[in-house]
Amino acid sequence: MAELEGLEFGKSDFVLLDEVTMEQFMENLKLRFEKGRIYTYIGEVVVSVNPYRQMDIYGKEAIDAYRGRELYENPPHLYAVSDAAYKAMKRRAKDTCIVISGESGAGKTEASKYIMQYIAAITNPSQRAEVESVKNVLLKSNCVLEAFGNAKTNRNDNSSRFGKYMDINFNFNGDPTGGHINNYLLEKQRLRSTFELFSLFQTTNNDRSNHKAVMSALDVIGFSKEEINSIYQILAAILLLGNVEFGSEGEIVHVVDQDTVTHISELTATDPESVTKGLLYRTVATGGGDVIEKGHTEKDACFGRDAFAKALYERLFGWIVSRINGIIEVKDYNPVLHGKNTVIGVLDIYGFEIFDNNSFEQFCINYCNEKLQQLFIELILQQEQEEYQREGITWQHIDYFNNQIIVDLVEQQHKGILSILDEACLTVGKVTDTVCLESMDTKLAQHPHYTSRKLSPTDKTMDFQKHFRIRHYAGDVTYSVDGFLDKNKDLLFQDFKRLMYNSANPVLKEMWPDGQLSITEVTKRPLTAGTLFKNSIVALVDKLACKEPYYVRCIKPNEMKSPVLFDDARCQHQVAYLGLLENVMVRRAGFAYRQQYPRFLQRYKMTCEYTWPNHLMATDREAVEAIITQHGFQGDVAYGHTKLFVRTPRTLFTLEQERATLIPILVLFLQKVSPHTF
Ligand code: AD9
Ligand code: MG
Repeated sequence: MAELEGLEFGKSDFVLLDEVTMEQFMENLKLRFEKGRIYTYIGEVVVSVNPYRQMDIYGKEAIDAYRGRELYENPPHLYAVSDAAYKAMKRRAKDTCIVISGESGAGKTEASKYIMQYIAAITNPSQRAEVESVKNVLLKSNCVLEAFGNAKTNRNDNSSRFGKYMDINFNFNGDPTGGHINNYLLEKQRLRSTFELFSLFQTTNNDRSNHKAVMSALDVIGFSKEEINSIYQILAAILLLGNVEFGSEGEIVHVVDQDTVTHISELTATDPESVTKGLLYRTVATGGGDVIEKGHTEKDACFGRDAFAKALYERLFGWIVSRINGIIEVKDYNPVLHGKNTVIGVLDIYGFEIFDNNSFEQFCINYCNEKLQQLFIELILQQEQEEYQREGITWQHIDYFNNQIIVDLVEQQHKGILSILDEACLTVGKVTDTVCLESMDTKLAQHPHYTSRKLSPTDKTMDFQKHFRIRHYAGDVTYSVDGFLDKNKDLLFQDFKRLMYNSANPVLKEMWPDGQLSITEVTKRPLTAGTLFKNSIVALVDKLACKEPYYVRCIKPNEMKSPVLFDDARCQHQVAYLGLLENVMVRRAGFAYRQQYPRFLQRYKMTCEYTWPNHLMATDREAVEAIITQHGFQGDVAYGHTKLFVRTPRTLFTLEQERATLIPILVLFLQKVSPHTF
């Protein structure tokens, strides 16, 4: 058995704290971080603190140590939960998922990669070629998605600007047979201000080797030469769109540099006149069924150009994801022949965000976190409840903050913020962000989690025209309503869609199927960005809810990317909003610890004369009873059908200490009686 950590590293599970207080929690977290112990459990939940340095705890040797083991047999690790999720999937044919959460830069994406690597390493021992190829594509897809969907932000040099949920399918052997990736709300907004996305085009050595890696990954995944070429042409076109400038004489708007437009048309396999026209005019259907061309104002032209660049980027990203899915999806699956197809899902999604200026993107991201938090509470409590029932143990109800009220504030039909936004977007005429804010103020005045300057006039931190505030489960966030309507409408002039659909490049054409509709056919308004996002998150939650969940909660120790700095205030804030203390309480409220009889016996049999080295009782359960009775812990435990439940962590702690004291003595003894085994 692998060596467990000594007490000088703090408690490896927060349920073992003497008291569940913020002080004790933080003390333990800090101690462990300083001692290089970045992972700590809360039951089966892994709390991870970003070490900001390469740790010597990954790789083949470590993987072997965790493979097939139980959680408590080794120091806490991502590998251990990955193994738990894998075992549940393989042995009990359960679909499982690993949900990774935490704020930007907390280490979610790195964690997801370690999890994937672990799963890849422990599967397909017979090295079957088709399984190896699936694993390869799954692993390589990370590299490609990061290249196109990540960017350097001031919080993280490699920040994922999209949410990712990846299902890995397994056959009855427990080997991966395929997968599916869902991406969520790619942040395309930053495209205009910075172009660091395109490290693919940059020229430092680092970027060049990244570029090579991406090219090779695209190739391994199965993108054709033509496809890769098209991807680069589209990227170049997006970059060039950033250079297009407009001038005007009177009402007439023109493009300043026609060569840039010509270049864009070459890259997108369209003709230059159509591109110019798309940039300067829009086609509108009149009431009488006629079609007229309406010239843009300079402002509209800039808006159209930006929306076009963003849409090109978004569609390219979406297309890459769907292309990867086409390659890795499980084909020809026959449940009768192949047995149950099981799934492990890995969710790496943006954490709760509070910036100095919070806009529509933060609003969506924070709403998503409310939904996931709800699921977390529900599932954790539900799981506890079910386990107690299964084991025949009485369940005591636990009070917790149910954030459904905040979820409703955002998503409720008619009354929620998303509905109010949609209504404003549908209203013809000049509805501004400020008008929309007024409408929210009127409709949500009574809501305990909503406020604005109008509703709290004394609060000088908010602006009358701009701000509203939501009391999220994770803290208060003040949003600026500036740009909300435009971002929600996510308007792209139809002309661009038709332009792209008519491209001679089949890859580009494939990305714009909606461009085939003629102007008179386009009657229905497309769904707003907010509603589309809501629908995708609801679908995600449904997907997660039917799986057995495992959680990784990531914490960012400081804002300086420093491996030695533990910023107490920042960490405490994260612990608070991730609800970790509540999590410990829930876990301890009933029984802090539970263990299957044989496992418990194996671990503690040395502490009791009736069980060491072997017991003579009829069942393991009776042997466990003997251990408990000898220590006088009868009042602190309950006997389930298959597991022992321990109420207070101290009991387990005492047993652990006794064991730790006994091990060296036993080792000495064994060395004496059988020296050759050592
Ligand atoms: V964001 O919401 O996508 O902006 P993440 O995904 O939570 O964020 P990420 O995994 O990208 O953060 O981690 C940020 C950086 O921290 C990485 O680029 C590494 O430099 C560093 N990091 C994170 N986890 C580890 C680790 N386990 N070991 C070493 C790490 N370094
Ligand atoms: Mg990330």
